[in-house]
Amino acid sequence: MAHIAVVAGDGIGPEVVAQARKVLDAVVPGIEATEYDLGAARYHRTGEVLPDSVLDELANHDAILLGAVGDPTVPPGVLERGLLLKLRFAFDQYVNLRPSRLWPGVAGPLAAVKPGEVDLVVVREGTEGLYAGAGGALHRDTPAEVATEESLNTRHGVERVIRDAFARAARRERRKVTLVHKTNVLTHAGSLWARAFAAVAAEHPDVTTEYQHIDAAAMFLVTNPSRYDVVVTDNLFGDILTDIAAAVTGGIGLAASGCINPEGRYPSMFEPVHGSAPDIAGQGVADPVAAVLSAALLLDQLGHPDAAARVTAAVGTELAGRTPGAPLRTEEVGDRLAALSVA
Ligand code: GGG
Repeated sequence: MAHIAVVAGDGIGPEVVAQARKVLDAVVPGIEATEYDLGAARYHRTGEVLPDSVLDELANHDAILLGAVGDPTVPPGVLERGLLLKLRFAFDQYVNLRPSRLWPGVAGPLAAVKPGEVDLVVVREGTEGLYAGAGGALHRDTPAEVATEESLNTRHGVERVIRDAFARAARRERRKVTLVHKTNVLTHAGSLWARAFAAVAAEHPDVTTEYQHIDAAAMFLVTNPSRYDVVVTDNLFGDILTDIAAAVTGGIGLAASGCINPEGRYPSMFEPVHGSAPDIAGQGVADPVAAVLSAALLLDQLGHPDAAARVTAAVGTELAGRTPGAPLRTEEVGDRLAALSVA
């Protein structure tokens, strides 16, 4: 039986992860889970974020379920870089998979877009780009202060994520991949992405391709999201685009993600796209749907596609039954989803 690591993390992380575990236990009883106390509380207690010994232990799991990372009492970046990005980089989770769909019953903000008309997946590069940590600062807190943040793009890293996007598109009905970048301004990285994209596209004559600048894609994602099938892009553009995609499909509370190491050499990690939302933490009002859908992606990865489909269908039923604007209780949603997943 599979053995997963659970990193509930900060803010609303523990609340939503508890519901995801409830659903996992209901649909595939017997998955072993070990909890890891990582995040702001550990940092304040020990000064450590992710000790190497814990990283080694995490490596020995089949997958990681993560809640949320980030806390206003910790300097910005300490947890995000030291925990979330360290995990993604250490476990070479180069495919950051972020599906978005407009569920029946969910009122998206765009009256012209009907449920079923948005079903896209962003394949965001997860280990390079502006998130690589390259750069530095000089003359801090002086008028001469300088800071640089460099975008790292390797042919190997870019090509492998584009390859993954095409493989996913080839398995989907519409078989279309959109490359999103800013090749007219970011000419060094843009050229690399465009050439790698063209090379991989040549191997997939059955897949339709298009290119869009990030600014145009941000606009079209709002005005005409149904035009997208698979979108492949770099780390930063993908982070921003997927929040827009979430907003046009009912909100960040429904947005799931997987940080995938496709070769299975390291554990993949599954996390809601949302952060720790400290403003509502501890109130029991966070929507656990994103965490539960992330658990469905985890089930799929662990070789339980039927169970994953049952959880996804349960979410569909739950969302179809909601009254727009009505308050929700995190635990009640988790209970309903667990019951619906085994009904
Ligand atoms: N559940 C994921 C989470 O806590 N995200 C916060 C965050 O800073 N995310 C940045 C990223 O996804 O790259």
